[in-house]
Amino acid sequence: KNKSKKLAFMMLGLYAVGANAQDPIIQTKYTADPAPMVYNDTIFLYTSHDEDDAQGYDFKMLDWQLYTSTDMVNWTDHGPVASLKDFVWRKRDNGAWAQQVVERDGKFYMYCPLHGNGIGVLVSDSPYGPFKDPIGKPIVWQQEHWEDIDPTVWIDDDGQAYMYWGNPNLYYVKLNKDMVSYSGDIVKIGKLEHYQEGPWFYKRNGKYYLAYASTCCPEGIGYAMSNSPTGPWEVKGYIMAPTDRTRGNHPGIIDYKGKSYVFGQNYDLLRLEMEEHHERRSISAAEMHYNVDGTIQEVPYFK
Ligand code: FUB
Repeated sequence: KNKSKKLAFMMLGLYAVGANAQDPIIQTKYTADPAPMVYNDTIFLYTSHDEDDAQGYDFKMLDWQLYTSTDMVNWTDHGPVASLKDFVWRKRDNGAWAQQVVERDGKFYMYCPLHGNGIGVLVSDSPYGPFKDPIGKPIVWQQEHWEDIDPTVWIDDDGQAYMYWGNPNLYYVKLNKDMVSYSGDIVKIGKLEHYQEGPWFYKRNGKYYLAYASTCCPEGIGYAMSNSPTGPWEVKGYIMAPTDRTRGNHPGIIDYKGKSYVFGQNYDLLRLEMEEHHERRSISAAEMHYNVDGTIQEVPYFK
């Protein structure tokens, strides 16, 4: 019975991916923690991956997946591009949490939290991988179980790169040009109002943005703005208010072909398949709009 249920689920997924815009946008695997990157007119959507046999509320996350699109409708599945096995220093074979890939000078850097083991970094000459660990140790390791998660990196116009991360405290460092080390101290910003985890740091029209998953649970997507890459951050409100239809959320934001999109996650495929396992998430996306002062209009919950 379970097999035929699974087959029906996969067929539904294949049909949906080939059809029109849909939510969740990835329907053939459980994906979470969207990290979209626009490169060469293509959206590279890196995701974490909830394994089908995760139990109860636990996460079972072993690798990171890649999908590409040029129209936000059809997504090509490139499979796993990196996994926990790429980090020889890992102490656990679980915990491939929310990563982000950024490009610098033709190289692609993937910042990966190994939950409970710190934040690692991989590098590749191609956005499709293969990604390799150039330093053989975590780039950040504060020995706090929940603190070293969800890295987000932005390279400012002057070439200085910043990495933010953390749950429930927010931290940042200034990355060196090599993108695999940092200078100065780790700065603890602490708790922002409504902030829980999943920061997404970027600059647009001269203003700095920090979007994030807002207080658990259910999590919405909140955001703060600043005139400086290091704050102070002014909390502006929700991009997406929490609803009882979701538990966790995690933003990724891009501009693409003249439109702006916020990616996040919901639990809608889980509802199609089986109710009892909650950490089986699905990436969704919605168009979003900025006001002239740079603030963001609230979008309805994904679907
Ligand atoms: O996917 C594992 C964790 O759940 C992420 O690191 C958090 O942001 C939350 O989405």
